[in-house]
Amino acid sequence: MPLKVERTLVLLKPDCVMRGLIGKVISRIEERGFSIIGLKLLKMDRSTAEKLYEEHRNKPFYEPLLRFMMSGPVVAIVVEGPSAVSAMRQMLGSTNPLDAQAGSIRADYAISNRKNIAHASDSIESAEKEINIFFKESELTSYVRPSEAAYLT
Ligand code: 3AN
Repeated sequence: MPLKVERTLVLLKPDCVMRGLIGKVISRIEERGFSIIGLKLLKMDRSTAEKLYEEHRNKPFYEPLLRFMMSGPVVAIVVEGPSAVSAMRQMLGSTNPLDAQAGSIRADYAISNRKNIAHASDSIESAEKEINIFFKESELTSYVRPSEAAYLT
């Protein structure tokens, strides 16, 4: 059965940007065959961070998480392609890099469960909500890469 084209939000966190790993993570997204259809570098303000992590507001790690996410630049990326939501979660690996599968981005580049390189939306619904936090529809484009087209027929 052909796979469904989905969009997801990937956010490269301040540790990724400040350690000079933007290119490595973006390369892995491209090499897997996905299209990057929106991209921007920004510093998050508190209200943006609160919107992104709304579901965690009562967790003990919420305030330190918000402080970390506001501590430096982030790169917001909209990734499009077949099964993009689950594929990007798989590529990142578990929240705690020490539990993440060998070869995943977090296992390869991180140790800390807060400073864990990147965020990726956990469902199609969260992806649409999170994309809207960072992008206007007019800032996104769409294209099919030849590597992706093979999965769609
Ligand atoms: P994921 O990003 O793997 O979906 P979530 O949604 O459970 O993980 O957590 C959101 C973010 O909160 C994580 N990416 C991580 O930065 C931070 N976080 C999660 N659990 C902890 C924890 N136990 N201690 C510190 N930070 C955490």
